[in-house]
Amino acid sequence: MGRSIFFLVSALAIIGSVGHAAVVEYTFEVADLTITRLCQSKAVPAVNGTVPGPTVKVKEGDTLKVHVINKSPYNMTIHWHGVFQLLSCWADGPNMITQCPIRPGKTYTYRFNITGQEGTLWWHAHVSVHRATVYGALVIRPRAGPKAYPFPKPYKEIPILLGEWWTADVVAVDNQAFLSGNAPNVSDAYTINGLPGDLYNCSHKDIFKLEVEQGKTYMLRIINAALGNQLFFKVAGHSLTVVAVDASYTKPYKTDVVVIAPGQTVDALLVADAPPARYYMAAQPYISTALPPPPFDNTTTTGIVQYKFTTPSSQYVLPTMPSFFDTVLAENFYTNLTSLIRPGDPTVPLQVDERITIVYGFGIAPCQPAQLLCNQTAGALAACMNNVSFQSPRAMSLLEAHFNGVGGIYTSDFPSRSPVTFDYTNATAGLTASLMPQLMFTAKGTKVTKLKYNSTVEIVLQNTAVLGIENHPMHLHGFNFFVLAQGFGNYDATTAVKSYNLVDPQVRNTLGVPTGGWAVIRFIANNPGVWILHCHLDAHLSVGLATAFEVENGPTPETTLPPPPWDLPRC
Ligand SMILES: *[C@@H]1O[C@H](CO)[C@@H](O)[C@H](O)[C@H]1NC(C)=O
Ligand SMILES: *[C@@H]1O[C@H](CO)[C@@H](O)[C@H](O)[C@H]1NC(C)=O
Ligand SMILES: *[C@@H]1O[C@H](CO)[C@@H](O)[C@H](O)[C@H]1NC(C)=O
Ligand SMILES: *[C@@H]1O[C@H](CO)[C@@H](O)[C@H](O)[C@H]1NC(C)=O
Ligand SMILES: *[C@@H]1O[C@H](CO)[C@@H](O)[C@H](O)[C@H]1NC(C)=O
Ligand SMILES: *[C@@H]1O[C@H](CO)[C@@H](O)[C@H](O)[C@H]1NC(C)=O
Ligand SMILES: *[C@@H]1O[C@H](CO)[C@@H](O)[C@H](O)[C@H]1NC(C)=O
Ligand SMILES: *[C@@H]1O[C@H](CO)[C@@H](O)[C@H](O)[C@H]1NC(C)=O
Ligand SMILES: *[C@@H]1O[C@H](CO)[C@@H](O)[C@H](O)[C@H]1NC(C)=O
Ligand SMILES: *[C@@H]1O[C@H](CO)[C@@H](O)[C@H](O)[C@H]1NC(C)=O
Ligand SMILES: *[C@@H]1O[C@H](CO)[C@@H](O)[C@H](O)[C@H]1NC(C)=O
Ligand SMILES: [Cu+2]
Repeated sequence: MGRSIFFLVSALAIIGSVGHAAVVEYTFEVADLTITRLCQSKAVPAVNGTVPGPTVKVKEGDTLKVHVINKSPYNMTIHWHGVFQLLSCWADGPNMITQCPIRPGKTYTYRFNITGQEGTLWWHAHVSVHRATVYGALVIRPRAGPKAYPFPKPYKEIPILLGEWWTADVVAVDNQAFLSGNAPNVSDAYTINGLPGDLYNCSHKDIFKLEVEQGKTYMLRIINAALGNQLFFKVAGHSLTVVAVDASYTKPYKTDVVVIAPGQTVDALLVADAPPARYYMAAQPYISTALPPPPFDNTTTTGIVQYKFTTPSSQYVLPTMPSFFDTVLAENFYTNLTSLIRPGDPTVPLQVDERITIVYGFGIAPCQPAQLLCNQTAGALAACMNNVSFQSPRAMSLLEAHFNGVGGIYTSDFPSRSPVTFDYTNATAGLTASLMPQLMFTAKGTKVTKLKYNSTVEIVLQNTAVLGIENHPMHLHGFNFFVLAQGFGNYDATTAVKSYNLVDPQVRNTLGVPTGGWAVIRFIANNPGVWILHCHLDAHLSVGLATAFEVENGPTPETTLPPPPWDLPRC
């Protein structure tokens, strides 16, 4: 009943493609669910009584309507991670950026078209840390069906949602981190499709099982929904062929390990060509901080790949997992992928209109007047971009302020470069005693960058070593971007420009910028609205590792953001 489809004759139908654009409707009821993992029960917000929630299935060109009924005790919003939201910024979902939250007892219908993208995306809560349990897969198939895949049609397609589980209440964990100024307590388990797997205590039955038939090909739609960790994913006895990342096709890339940062997706083909037996799939963290690392959850989640007709007595085979710290392996995977460009696919724009360098990392910010969870003497840990630590507006969303021209909510003066140049990534030389006080303190602000419609934007993302080197998966809403280059240390234009891939770079919506390093991305601002760029580690977003782009309307009605839907939640 959740999925009803009405067929429309679509004016957008791509010539030569088969199939009609449909209106696909889902109802999401968010409510507290008592759930037991690792032998301990707790109440968590969940969609329709499951973690992960329902998989949303559409075809490219469809219109999606998701009715969200908030029966939970929390403010709620849902973000459609990676969906372009062309002319539908009102449905993007980040709390106080494009909407006020759906308050307990209220509803909101997210209405948007899926245009020009195919593959695996996902949805998750975009308020507080509720995405720990409010998340699910969003699968976009080609309009003409699976025969239009640029690879042999898989026998079955299996979502593999990698999650992270805390036995304690996640909001309490987050609040305690704010108060103490320390990193939040690490998780107790990772999960595959909500289940920790039998390497954990008390989880013998809580394990995901995939039954395969000899000789058949399965497409694993892998999603990293973890809150704070990049992950290695392997299947014992099998190699994988990556065919897409972040709902963009890649040239087939054969590997025995997938590396995936929070927010990213990887579509990988698994051919069941091993001797019929029972195999584990497994995921565990890739830690790319400076060593020794801060505390991290070093456990392993498992699932089972079971060949049909195998004798139940045969033993499971565990994959040999890489070291948690195998940067060479991880960076090879991250940097070797290239995009598959089909006729009509976007190519790298060669002329750049706006150049922005974002130098980002941690700092300390004084307590805000209304900030309860803050040490009045020492201030609070803050993360900043070009010395601005993003402060969410409280009175109205950025998008409403932008649309209605309301002043006093934000300013359009986000700096296009760091206020000071220093040796960003050398903790010894860069952070000299004289510079340190200046670099350490930051201020809260709600500053955005105004972009002309259709302008080409290039961003250099540069990590710093201020208060520690960390990895930061950067996620841009509303657009895919081309990843032109990435590397360790400080960005140096003269050498970096020569290494830009302007031919077939990866196309992504989330990028694991190398720890203590940099990356260069390019995108075309062809979608009016207000779009957040942020770190996809929850603990970093909540201390301000974000900024937003305010993209102006174009010259025609077809390039102008329509007014908000009638049911947009009010603050
Ligand atoms: C979710 O639950 C609601 C309320 O029971 C129901 O109407 C809807 O069909 C369910 N949706 C899905 C996707 O299962
Ligand atoms: C979404 O698609 C429908 C049906 O094709 C169309 O009428 C509508 O204008 C589209 N909406 C936007 C915002 O493009
Ligand atoms: C965090 O971990 C510490 C040490 O184990 C524990 O005392 C504390 O209760 C935990 N905090 C939460 C919110 O669970
Ligand atoms: C698992 O259970 C054993 C035996 O009860 C106990 O010693 C161990 O600490 C537990 N491990 C975890 C991670 O809880
Ligand atoms: C995980 O960390 C614990 C505590 O630091 C340690 O005792 C254990 O050996 C580690 N396990 C692995 C697999 O590294
Ligand atoms: C991946 O990149 C590394 C380093 O550039 C290279 O040595 C390796 O051969 C590449 N692997 C593949 C499969 O392209
Ligand atoms: C607040 O910071 C001060 C100075 O660093 C420290 O002495 C104090 O213990 C902190 N208070 C709390 C509650 O953590
Ligand atoms: C960092 O700076 C120090 C002091 O100038 C220098 O000795 C060291 O080699 C530098 N490290 C790197 C990785 O460049
Ligand atoms: C960043 O802003 C803070 C607060 O305004 C200031 O104290 C500090 O000097 C600034 N840092 C830099 C690098 O400009
Ligand atoms: C946007 O730019 C593209 C190429 O740069 C151009 O073809 C298109 O006409 C532009 N659209 C508008 C509305 O300016
Ligand atoms: C829920 O949202 C309302 C409206 O924006 C806000 O006033 C309230 O503080 C929020 N509640 C929580 C617990 O964040
Ligand atoms: Cu981060």
